[in-house]
Amino acid sequence: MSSPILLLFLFLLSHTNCYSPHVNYLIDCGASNQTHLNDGRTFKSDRQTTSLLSTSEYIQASTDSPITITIPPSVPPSSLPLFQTARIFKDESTYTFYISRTGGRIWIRLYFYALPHPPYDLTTASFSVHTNHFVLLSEFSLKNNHHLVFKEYLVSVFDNRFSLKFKPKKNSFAFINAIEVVSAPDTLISDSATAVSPLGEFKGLVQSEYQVMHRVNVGGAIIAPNNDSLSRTWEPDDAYNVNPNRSVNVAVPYKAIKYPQFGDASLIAPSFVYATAAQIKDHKDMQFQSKFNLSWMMNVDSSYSYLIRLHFCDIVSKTLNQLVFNVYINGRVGVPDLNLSSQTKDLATAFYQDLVLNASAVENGYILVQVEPGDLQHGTSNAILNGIEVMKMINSAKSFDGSFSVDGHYRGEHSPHKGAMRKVAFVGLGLAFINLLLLLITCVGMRKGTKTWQVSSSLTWWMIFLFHLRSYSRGNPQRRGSKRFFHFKELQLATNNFDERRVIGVGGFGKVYLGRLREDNMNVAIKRANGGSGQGLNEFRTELDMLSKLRHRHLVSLIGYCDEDSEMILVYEYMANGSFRSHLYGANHLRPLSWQQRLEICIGAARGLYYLHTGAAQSVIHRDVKTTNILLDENYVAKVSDFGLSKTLPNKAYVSTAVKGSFGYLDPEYFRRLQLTQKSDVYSFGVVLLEAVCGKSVIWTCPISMEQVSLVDWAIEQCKRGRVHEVVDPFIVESINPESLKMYLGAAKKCLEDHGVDRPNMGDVLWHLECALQLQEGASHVDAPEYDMSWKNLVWSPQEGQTGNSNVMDNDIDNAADITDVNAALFSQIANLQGR
Ligand SMILES: *[C@@H]1O[C@H](CO)[C@@H](O)[C@H](O)[C@H]1NC(C)=O
Ligand SMILES: *[C@@H]1O[C@H](CO)[C@@H](O)[C@H](O)[C@H]1NC(C)=O
Ligand SMILES: *[C@@H]1O[C@H](CO)[C@@H](O)[C@H](O)[C@H]1NC(C)=O
Ligand SMILES: *[C@@H]1O[C@H](CO)[C@@H](O)[C@H](O)[C@H]1NC(C)=O
Ligand SMILES: *[C@@H]1O[C@H](CO)[C@@H](O)[C@H](O)[C@H]1NC(C)=O
Ligand SMILES: *[C@@H]1O[C@H](CO)[C@@H](O)[C@H](O)[C@H]1NC(C)=O
Ligand SMILES: CC(=O)N[C@H]1CO[C@H](CO)[C@@H](O)[C@@H]1O
Repeated sequence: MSSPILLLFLFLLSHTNCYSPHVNYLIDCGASNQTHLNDGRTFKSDRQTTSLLSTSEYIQASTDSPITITIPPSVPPSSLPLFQTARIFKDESTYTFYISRTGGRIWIRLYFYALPHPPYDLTTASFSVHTNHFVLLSEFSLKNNHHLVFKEYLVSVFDNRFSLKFKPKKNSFAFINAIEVVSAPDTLISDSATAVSPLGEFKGLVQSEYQVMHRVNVGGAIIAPNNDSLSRTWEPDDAYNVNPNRSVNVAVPYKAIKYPQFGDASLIAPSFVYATAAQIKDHKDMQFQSKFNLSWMMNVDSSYSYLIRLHFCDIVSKTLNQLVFNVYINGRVGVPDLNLSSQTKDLATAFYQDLVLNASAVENGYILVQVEPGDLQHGTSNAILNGIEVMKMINSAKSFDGSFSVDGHYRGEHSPHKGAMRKVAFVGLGLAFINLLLLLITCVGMRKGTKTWQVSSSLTWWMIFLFHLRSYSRGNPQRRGSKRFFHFKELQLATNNFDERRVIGVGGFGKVYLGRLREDNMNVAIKRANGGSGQGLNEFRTELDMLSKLRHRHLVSLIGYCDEDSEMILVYEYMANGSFRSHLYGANHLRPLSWQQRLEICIGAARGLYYLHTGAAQSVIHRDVKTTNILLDENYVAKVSDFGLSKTLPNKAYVSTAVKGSFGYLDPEYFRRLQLTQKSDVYSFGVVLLEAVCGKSVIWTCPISMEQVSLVDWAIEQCKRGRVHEVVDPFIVESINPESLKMYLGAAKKCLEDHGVDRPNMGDVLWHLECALQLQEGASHVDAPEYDMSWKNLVWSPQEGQTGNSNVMDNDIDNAADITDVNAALFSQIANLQGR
């Protein structure tokens, strides 16, 4: 077959379903007795495995108090007892395993949990884990984190002795709770795959080594090791599914699943994986809807390539040839027109597709898997996915964690990964560089001839290092794509360990802290997710995704993020003057803004929204437009923030979705019909316009009747009764130009129309606001304002033919910050170089 889809199950081997590994070391470190897990496996105790370990000293640590932490879905649920004990190593310590048959692959599974064992605080331990040839973990630390950590690798063995080295960092120590070293079938990894960028064939999977990052059973429940002949754990997909409301799970009895006849295909994935899937909700009505993608997003480390294995099984069709769909990885075509029937020749038959995504396409630190229904004349229009495996491919330093190889040499082509290198890298330009160059020459000269330093390799090491130092001092460190990855430690430093006194905002998602980045003394806003909330996780991803694609002067810009361990943190530019709301009203509201300032802020926000609706590659609906989400920088430039609820609009007028947003701002039509359109944002913006002119909250208590009053109802009522002056904030009522107000209220009124079709688009709103500003500025001095306008004859001149808008667009295009996602990464780097 010459097509890039070469995959299929080209296995040789046996016909048996169960696999008995010839290497099977299971060790419950620190345990005094062996441990039986309820998945049927038995882990040996320390005493039973002393012959495997060479160490100068080790400490057995254990805790009797049951572990109450919730088990993350990626950790085998049956493994909880393994975390009760640990071995602590103060010096380099090595487990050596005997491998009876070489040349194959083994699983290495490592379990870590910082159990309390005074005087050792395991959360402070920092150490590396190597095999004879590969770096598994480098300067690994749990960093004050009491989670259960599980790491899994699939690596080749070359000789009969296979060792696992634990190397504590200087003045620190290492620990491990449990180890598995178990052989894996050779057929698990075949040599070729489809390369995604550029699309083509990839050969050489057999030569690579893998770290399992995610293994997901789409549309089904967790699959525990007892249900997988290779003792793997398959997580449910809930945490990764980007549009859970547009997909629906399907399941068939697992006995219905067929495997290809040749080879031992059933080892690739258990039938439980293929027996459940996600498909498109309401796919039968697809002819009447727009197409869209089902999407799954998974965090990974940037600067590595990934093997992505997708599992498919047509358990949804009644007959063959019904299902053809496209597969995308990180927005790039992975498999065009995947025709499952032609691949499997049968329904309910297992099939998998291997794809390789090059590091250069993983800039933003995630992998996005999407399936999109193909264009079918006759069949139904549907797309499915049964399982996802994401495996990190080892880098050229033969490391899964950084650019230092087992022998300690730096072999990176990319940014240095770990703390020490980075600190030095910040030192600076010019002089420091020259000094180091001198130092280097002296160093090499002095060390020449000693055993530990080989001149040639140290030279290359330094050269590479200095090259990086230079490029970093010009650019900015650790930038990946357009967003920077922060280590948790950096953010702890920046916020004084998340000092409560630095909290500048609290939301459903978590707290926002004022931080100061050490290296450039820049103030930033740091939004840290509350642990454990699933919705928060979704919103975090949505926001990261949106803000990675969007860039505009009137949108708050995301500087970077941290998703280390189970932290989820976003770092934004700091908006010194807080929210628009805080300047309008409230218990301790700030100096009231003038009418002109309010107009300018509304215009800024309208520009931001107009860009969202029309300027980006795909139209985006903000869904939570309100005065608390319009932030002001030190010059009172307005920027729209908080994209946690945002949605991209598939080339169609609306998306159907559950109602989300803020009380008081919700579009009544969206509420009734559950159809989200751009006009829903326009309605919410109308409410913002009223708030800005009235200086009143969207829901307030009437001082006379003590009833809750809706600002919108109240303002419209007052205006209809000709009491416009009562509506306007007393702070500005004196200075407002009636023509400007007329124009402004006209825009607000149109935005608040009951039916979306009657509302203007953001471009029209923007045009009217700019007119209102001009009218205000033209009338430098307003005396004796008269408010004889009535609600009916407020000014609204429809912009037929978009004449007014072209102006607005030209303006925006001139603005250097207006760019769409295509150039965003490149642009932000240029912008940042200039800014430094
Ligand atoms: C280990 O097992 C033995 C007998 O099998 C038992 O007497 C002993 O109490 C056990 N020790 C621990 C620490 O559980
Ligand atoms: C897994 O195994 C258990 C018992 O061995 C069984 O009851 C269960 O149905 C299996 N299936 C899944 C999907 O967990
Ligand atoms: C999806 O629907 C459920 C229930 O209908 C709702 O609770 C949830 O908020 C919705 N999620 C999104 C992202 O719309
Ligand atoms: C699905 O996603 C791909 C890649 O991100 C994109 O090119 C395609 O237009 C999307 N399809 C729809 C219908 O949105
Ligand atoms: C799928 O493949 C089968 C067999 O090769 C073919 O008959 C069928 O037309 C294909 N379907 C589509 C929609 O291309
Ligand atoms: C990724 O791309 C780079 C440059 O094109 C290439 O050198 C490297 O081998 C690729 N890596 C993989 C795993 O394909
Ligand atoms: C009201 C308020 O906080 N104003 C501030 C806006 O930002 C500038 C620049 O940081 C400050 O000087 C103002 O005090």
